[in-house]
Amino acid sequence: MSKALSGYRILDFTHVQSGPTCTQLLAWFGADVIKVERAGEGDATRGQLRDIPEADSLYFTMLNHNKRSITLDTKNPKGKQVLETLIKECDVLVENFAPGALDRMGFTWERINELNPKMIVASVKGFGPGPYEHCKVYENVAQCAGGSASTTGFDDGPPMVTGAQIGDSGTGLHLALGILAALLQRHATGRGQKVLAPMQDAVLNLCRVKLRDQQRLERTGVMKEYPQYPDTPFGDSVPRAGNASGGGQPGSILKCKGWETDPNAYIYFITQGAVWDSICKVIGKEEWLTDPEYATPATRLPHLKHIFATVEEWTKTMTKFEAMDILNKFDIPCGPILSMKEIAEEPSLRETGTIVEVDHPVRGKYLTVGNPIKLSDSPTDVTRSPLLGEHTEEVLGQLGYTAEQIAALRAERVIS
Ligand code: CAO
Repeated sequence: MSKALSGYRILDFTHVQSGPTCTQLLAWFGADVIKVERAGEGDATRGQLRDIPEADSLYFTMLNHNKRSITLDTKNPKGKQVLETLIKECDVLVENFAPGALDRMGFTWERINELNPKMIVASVKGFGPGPYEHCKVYENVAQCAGGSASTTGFDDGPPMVTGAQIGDSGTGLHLALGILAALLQRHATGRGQKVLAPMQDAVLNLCRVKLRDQQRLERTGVMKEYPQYPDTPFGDSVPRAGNASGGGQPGSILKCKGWETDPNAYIYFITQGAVWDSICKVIGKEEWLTDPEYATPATRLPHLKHIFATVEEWTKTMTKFEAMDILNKFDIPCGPILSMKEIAEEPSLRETGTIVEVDHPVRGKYLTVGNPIKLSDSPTDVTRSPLLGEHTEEVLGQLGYTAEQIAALRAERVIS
C-alpha cells in the first residue's frame, strides 16, 4: 500500500531530539528520510544515556525509526559535493543545528535555493529573531523561555519544568506541520521556501491558555478557578496553579486507595457543571443539590477546596481504576494517573500501534512509542533505527557514485 508521503525524499540533517522527532514523523508517513551524520561519530545521542554498552541508546533509537543513515563529513570539499547532489535530489532539508552552523558550512538559503529552487529548508532554532537568536537551546531552556516553567508547579514552590518534552518534541511537531504546508504550497507555486519553528514560540503556542489568563488577570485582578482564590491575593502575573484545570471546568488530582505507598494512586477529577447532580449523588452529598452555595458553577468557585477535599474522602476508599469504573457510568470526566510501567503494559496501546515492540540487531527487543497520528489509508509500520552509516553505500549508489568513488571517499574519511 502506498503511504501519504511516498515519493518524497527528506535530507535529514537533524540531531538530538527536536529535529529527529519531525523527520521520524515524515518517515512514518512514508517519506524516504536520509539521515546525514558526522563521519565516525554520528548523532551525539547514539552514545548518550546508554543502557547497553556499544548499542545505540534508546534515546537515539526511539527518535530515528524508519530512516536511512549515511555518514558524511560535510566540511570536507568532497563531502560538500555529495551534499550538493543530495540537495538536488531531495524535496526537503530539515536541520536543527546551532544558529549559523549551516551557513558556516557553506549552505546558506541562497546557495541551497540556487542548487534546487524547489527545496524546502526547514529549521528548528531555540529562538526566533530577537535578543537570543544566536543562542544554543535545549529542552528546558525552551520550557523556561516559552512560559511553561513560570506557570507550572505549586504557588509556594519554584518554577517547574514538565517531563513532557514540549520544547523538543513539541517543536518537532510544529515543524512537521510547517513542512507539509510548504509542500502543499509548492504544488501551486513550484517554489521551495524556508520553514522556521523556534522552540520558544512552539512552547508559547502550547501555553496559550496562560497568556489568556494573563490578560484576564490584568482586566479583573482575580481568577476564581485558580487555587489561590479566595485566600491568597494575586500578583501581576499568572501564578502557578498546581493541578488545577487550565479550562472552564474545575479539576484536581485526588488521592485514591494506596496513595500512602503508591506514588501514582491518584485520579484526576473534574467537577463538570453538566454532571454536578451525578457527582453529588455518587459521593453521597445530596444536600449540596439544594444548597444555594453549591447550586451553580459560579457559586461553587469559592468552595472548590472543600469540594475536592470531600470528593477525595470518597476516592480514597477505592483504587483509581475502581473510581474510574464508577465515575464513567455517570459520564463524570476523570482520568487515572498512569505510571510509565502501567502505560508500557497497557494492551490497548499495543493494539493501536502507539506502543510498539521493535527488534534491533545490537540491542535486541525494546519498546517505543509508535506513530500517534493514525491515517486510515497510510498505516505506519515502525522499523528499527539505522546503524551509523548503514545506508551510506546504498544511498551514494543511488546518487550515481561508483564503487571505486565510494571507496575513495572512505579512504579519505569523507564517509566512514
Ligand atoms: N560533518 C561535519 N560537521 C558537521 C556535521 C557533519 N556531518 N554535522 C554537524 N557538523 C558540525 C556543524 O557544522 C557545527 O560546526 P560549527 O560549530 O563549526 O559551525 C558542529 O558540528 C556542531 O553543531 P551544533 O553547534 O549544532 O552542535 P552542538 O552539539 O554544539 O549543539 C544544540 C547542540 C542542540 C545545542 C544546537 O544544535 C542547537 O542549539 N540547535 C538548535 C536548537 C535545537 O534544536 N535544540 C534542541 C536540541 S534537542 O534537546
